[in-house]
Amino acid sequence: MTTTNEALRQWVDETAALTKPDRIHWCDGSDAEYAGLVRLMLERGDLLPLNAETYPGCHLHRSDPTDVARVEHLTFVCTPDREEAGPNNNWMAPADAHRRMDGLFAGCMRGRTLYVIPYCMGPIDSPYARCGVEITDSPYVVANMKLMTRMGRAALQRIEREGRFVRGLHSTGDLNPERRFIMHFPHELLIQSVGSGYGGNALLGKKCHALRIASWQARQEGWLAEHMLILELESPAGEKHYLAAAFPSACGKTNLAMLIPPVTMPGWKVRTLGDDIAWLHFDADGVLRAINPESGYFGVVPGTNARTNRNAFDMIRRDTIFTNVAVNAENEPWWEDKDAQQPVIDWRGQPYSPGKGPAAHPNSRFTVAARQNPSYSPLADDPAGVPISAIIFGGRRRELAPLVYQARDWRHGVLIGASVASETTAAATGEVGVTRRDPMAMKPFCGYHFGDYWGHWLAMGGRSTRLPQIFHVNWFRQDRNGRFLWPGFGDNLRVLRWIVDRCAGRVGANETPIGFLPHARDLDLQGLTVEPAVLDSLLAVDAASWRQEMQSIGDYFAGFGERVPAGLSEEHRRVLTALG
Ligand code: SAT
Ligand code: MN
Repeated sequence: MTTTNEALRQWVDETAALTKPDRIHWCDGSDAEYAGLVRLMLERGDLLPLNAETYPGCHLHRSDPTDVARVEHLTFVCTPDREEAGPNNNWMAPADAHRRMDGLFAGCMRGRTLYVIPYCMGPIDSPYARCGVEITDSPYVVANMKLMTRMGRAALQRIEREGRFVRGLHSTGDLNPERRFIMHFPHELLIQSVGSGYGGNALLGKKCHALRIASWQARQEGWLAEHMLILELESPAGEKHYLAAAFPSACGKTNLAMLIPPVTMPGWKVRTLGDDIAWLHFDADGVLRAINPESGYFGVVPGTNARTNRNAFDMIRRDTIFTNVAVNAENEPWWEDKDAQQPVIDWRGQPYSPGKGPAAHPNSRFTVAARQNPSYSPLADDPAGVPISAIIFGGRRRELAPLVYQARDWRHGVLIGASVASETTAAATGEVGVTRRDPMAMKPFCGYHFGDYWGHWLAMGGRSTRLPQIFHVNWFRQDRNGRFLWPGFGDNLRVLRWIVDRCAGRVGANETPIGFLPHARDLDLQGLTVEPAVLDSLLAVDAASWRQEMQSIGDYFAGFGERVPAGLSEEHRRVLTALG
């Protein structure tokens, strides 16, 4: 196979001349190709078989123990002008970055196969979808891209029709963290990644293309590329709403997108359109429509069980790649909070011993095609996307942020999004549990200056009179003893219900300086025992603490200097004044 697209052919030739692979393989995306890759990886020990009776088609991959999460300190945005990348990104001058990467890529594919993966982010026929080509020397990356994206022949045909595509060059290199870099060149629509085989560092269609490069393109072209799940919520009366929600990595986007209603809320249905990324465009009527650029999930495994996420639990019983989980005596994948069984081999491949930490790595992952999800919505394949009723922001916060509140208007919603803070998780290397600001859950993923990004969000609000409502949620409030105040998981539907009731104008609310909060009577709490005092604290707004919070948000914004849009600063002042 080759291509009629001259630019692509040339780029593959040049890359091969630089990296010196033994072979070149153009991926067609067929099942036979996937089966062949799996066979090859089993032979080489890159994949290990799992129990074929209880987990048919499932395999285990153990990554290098130093290569288990995204590496934000080694991730760069390389724009000609440093200011453009902003203080929210690491920056390197394009020429320096190219010199460094060319050195690392030189001859790096000797003895290996160079795979060319044409892929399409979004339904193949969607005007909102965008194509890319990833070149990689990792069969594991190819297999993951097959499960997570629309890749192969159809994507190549679209590229040949359109002529436009984002280029991504990836090599696992020697996996030495000293020689590991994830570089983005937005002006060249180019990504280069070396030295890691892991998830967001290596599956370039995901965070690198669909968020960092796409957010940059979206600003030029007037749309939004966001770190958001997309779900459909259907009421017992058949009323449907589509919600998009942004939470930082490993804060429960996958669980919320696949939510199973509590038994005490019969007739409610949740269907999944996406669990990680949403591309949002206004249609001709000013309705904000969302597509999910991906077609599979790369989800956090630990904690997944029949109670927390039955859909995911069932979905990963077949045709799934597990990365860095443990195994039990039956050679089944095992992870913390899975079941009462015992792990035998830990994620590093060593005999499990409780003194050596968790059996599965806290950031161990499943890769699986979205169609296997029992709650999969076929609308995920609709080229037109779905109309969004509400945008929800959230983070992991022990204190302060109430269970749910609603912005007064779009501008206030942008302030709420820009103020998101969350405790860090194992999805990125570094300390876990430290509260950091993570605007729109895009801190690691926005491909340009946050000030300009907030300005772009505000400008989007001026383009329509049919904007979605904006909300903030926090499932993670704790009491003094570290116990969660809210049960979370399926019971989060109670909050979603209030959100759509607000969107439909069916319920009133308590107006506070930080936004609209539910009257306790409007929350559907049937079948749930929450102490009135607990509910009170979940819905409380403590003015003194919020004044402090707003001051710290002001300090944070100040770090972005003159590019912070006036509208955002005014909104911030308005809320601060309202807090007295
Ligand atoms: O490693 S990924 O970036 O793919 C997952 C995540 O951090 O959300
Ligand atoms: Mn994510």
